[in-house]
Amino acid sequence: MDYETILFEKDGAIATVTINRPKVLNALNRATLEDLDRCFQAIADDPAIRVVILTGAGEKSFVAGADIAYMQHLNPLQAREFATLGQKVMNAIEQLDRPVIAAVNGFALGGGCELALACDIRIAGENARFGQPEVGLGVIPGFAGTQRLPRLIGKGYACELLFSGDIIDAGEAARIGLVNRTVPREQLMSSCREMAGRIAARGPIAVRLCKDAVNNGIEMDLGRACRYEADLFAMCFSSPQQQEGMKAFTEKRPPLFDSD
Ligand code: CO8
Repeated sequence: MDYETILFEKDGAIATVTINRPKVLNALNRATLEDLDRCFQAIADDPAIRVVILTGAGEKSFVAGADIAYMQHLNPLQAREFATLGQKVMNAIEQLDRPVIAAVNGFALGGGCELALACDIRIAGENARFGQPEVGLGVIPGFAGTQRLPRLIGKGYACELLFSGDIIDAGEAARIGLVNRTVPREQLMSSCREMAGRIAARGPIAVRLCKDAVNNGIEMDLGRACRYEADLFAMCFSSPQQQEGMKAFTEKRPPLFDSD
């Protein structure tokens, strides 16, 4: 499938999506959000893909935010529609039934930080910078940053970042749990591919159900969430992958998991 503003590559079970507007530090305009929407729909329809890596083109930026030049002249109705489109994309990433790893290769600001937040795992190059600078532009985050940021790092740090618009470095982002870890910039993609490979080698149905249990369970009270987990656990036992995983263990060999 052809895209105007993103690149899509598939290497075995691992897909890499690269936002490709380096001249504007990969800022998200309408075309980029529409491309991402179509791309994640295509990924959802391709069961051979087990893990997705999302990154930005160039040396400097993951995504430096929503496109300010595009947003500058929006009226309130258009602004709402743009926010809704962005949220649709973030939700599609979060709800994709396969893990998505953000390889944060530079600025992840505003909508870029929100995009990283929608991913399941964030790995940052040491040059990465994070922030929600919207208040400095006279607006608030519109792609669910006010919601996902406190859920991930807690209300105190989230309020500090949201109210101050401060930009923090990769080390501070790791310290407050905004990213899983930082790695030298030149090792970013290889580290993400290596992690993606390890995930892709696990039981694909089990990995999907883990993501389902985490994302849906986190919105429930603990009792309901535990019952939900038990239901998904039981579901694993209707899959040949459970048989293969446990048989391989008893036969002291690595498991061989088919796609579905
Ligand atoms: N939008 C559009 N263009 C951008 C953006 C952006 N977010 N960020 C950078 N660019 C462009 C610059 O205008 C510049 O273009 P040109 O060469 O034509 O002048 C080019 O990218 C390179 O940028 P700089 O020269 O500024 O590079 P620096 O290294 O000096 O600075 C920074 C890098 C610090 C990242 C700086 O570019 C910057 O501050 N960018 C804006 C960051 C920002 O405020 N992001 C948040 C945007 S608001 C947002 O994301 C809201 C999301 C919710 C929307 C809800 C819908 C209504």
